[in-house]
Amino acid sequence: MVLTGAEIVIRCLQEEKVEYVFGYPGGAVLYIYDALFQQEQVRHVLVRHEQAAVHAADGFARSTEKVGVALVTSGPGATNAVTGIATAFCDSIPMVIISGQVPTAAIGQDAFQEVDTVGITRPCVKHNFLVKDVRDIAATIKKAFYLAKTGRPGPVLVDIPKDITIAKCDFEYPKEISMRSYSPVVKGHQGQIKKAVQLLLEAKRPMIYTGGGVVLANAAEQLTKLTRLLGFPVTNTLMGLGGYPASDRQYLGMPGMHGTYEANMAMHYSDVLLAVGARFDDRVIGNPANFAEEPRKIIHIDIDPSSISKRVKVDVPIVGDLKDVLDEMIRQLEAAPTRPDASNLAAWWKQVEDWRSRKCMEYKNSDEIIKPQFVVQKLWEVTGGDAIVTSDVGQHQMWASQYYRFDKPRRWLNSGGLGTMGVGLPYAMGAQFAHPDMPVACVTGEASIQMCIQELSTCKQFRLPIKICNLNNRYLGMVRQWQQLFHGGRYSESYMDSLPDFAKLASAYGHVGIRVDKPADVEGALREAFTTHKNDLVFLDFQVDPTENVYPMVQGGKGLTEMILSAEDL
Ligand SMILES: Cc1ncc(C[n+]2csc(CCOP(=O)(O)OP(=O)(O)O)c2C)c(N)n1
Repeated sequence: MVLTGAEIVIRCLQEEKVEYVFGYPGGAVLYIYDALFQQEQVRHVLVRHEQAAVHAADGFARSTEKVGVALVTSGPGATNAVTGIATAFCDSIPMVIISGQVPTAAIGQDAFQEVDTVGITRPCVKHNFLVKDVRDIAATIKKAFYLAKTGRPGPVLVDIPKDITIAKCDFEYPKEISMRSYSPVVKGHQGQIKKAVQLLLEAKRPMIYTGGGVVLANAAEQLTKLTRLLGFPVTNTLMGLGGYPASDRQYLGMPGMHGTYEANMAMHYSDVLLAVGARFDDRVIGNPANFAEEPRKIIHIDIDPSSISKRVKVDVPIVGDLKDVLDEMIRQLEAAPTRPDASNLAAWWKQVEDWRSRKCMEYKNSDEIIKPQFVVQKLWEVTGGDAIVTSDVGQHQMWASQYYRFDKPRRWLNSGGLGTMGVGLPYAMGAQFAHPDMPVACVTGEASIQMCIQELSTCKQFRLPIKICNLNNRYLGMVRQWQQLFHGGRYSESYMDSLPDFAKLASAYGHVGIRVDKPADVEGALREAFTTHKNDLVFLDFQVDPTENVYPMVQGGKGLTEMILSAEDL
């Protein structure tokens, strides 16, 4: 069948069973939008800014097992998309971004709305393509989806010049594609798995440290089974929350900069550390020199060989799909004639419980002023722990991750790697499109929400009943915290003067806005939002304590054993 390039693009998306494309039109993609208009299978979500298109597609992908798709025009459309692409790249999110480009003959001529999109995005995509022949569109898009979701996932960009979308050729979607230089390992090495199992069985102070890889690989079930079989303590990083049920006794909370005392101590003093889909990020292990002071054997399972021994030297590397490797480990453990030594394990648990008894997450609540931690605790209670929660970046992000207990994967969406303020609302949009019947809450700050606030308009258009919980402390809180602790209290440009009345702003967009000033009103306002206004977008503007800090804390450059547990430790 002979089709135009634009029609082929849409046919490819149909073949990939794409439900939603998040995008924004412009000159270079007009033919693609025309083809989109003439069919019903692939639905388009018109956002108000290309950054939000990519974040929303990213949020869709994070909350499902699917590839997120965004469509933007050339020049400013593409440059606006870059933050979204880099955000997805840093967290290994499977995405395909289609960008329009000026006509082939105009490339390099400083044409109107021309930028070198492939060049600009090269360092922040898993791969990118510039299509120069209409006959290459189908195979390129097929490759893009394949690359995005296999191996270590990531965003793939396909740049298509306008003339290529007008040209015609025969369409056939390739059933398979082969890429000689790309064949991710799936099966873990049997010998290495055997070595790992042996180490685990002999461990005296074992610890399981898991990251976003568990969520991305849909391996939460396997991880839970393995952890229970072994009876070891376990921690999920910021990106891995929900990979193991947070309400379980074996779970020690999150590790790292704002992690729990018990998780960090157990990481540090373990003699065998099993790292699963985690990358020893600086926000997790602190200073690598301090981390290396205690001798321990490290087993590291990851799909990406280049992540292994990158930041910390490991003893037993296992490259492979987590599901596959964990299944094999479970099989070998079940067949093993021995079990981890019970008395050693009991002694280790006694030590861990001792650390846990410091109750590092306790905070002083107040009857007068709303504590941000209290809002998140109430959000957890009111939603029965069953909402999809997105956040932006800052103190509120940390409080959301600390006080909302995630028992299931793909319920917590945040920008862990790039730390991009502005993702919260578009992530919530993507998640709400993917799960129309689930409660979706966006925990944000008054600075972050303003980075993509225009999306309140998109939410109105598509009737998205998102609940925004703005922890409004009138400060760039996380910046203020660092200035207070490490810059002598010189609050350089961290105060937000002239804030809008968010409740009124929300209602100007056609939503429900509620301002909450007193602790006694927090729960009632949340219940009203999730029940009376179940089907509305509600913007809850909580006036929280502007002086509250996030604890516990490991300062940048310090080790996990040098934690500040509360303001009294300063
Ligand atoms: C796009 C972007 N710009 C700057 C920063 C640096 N930054 C990190 S947290 C933060 C303050 C966030 O303030 P707010 O959203 O009000 O949250 P709070 O920390 O007060 O909870 C800033 C400016 C960032 N992470 N992302």
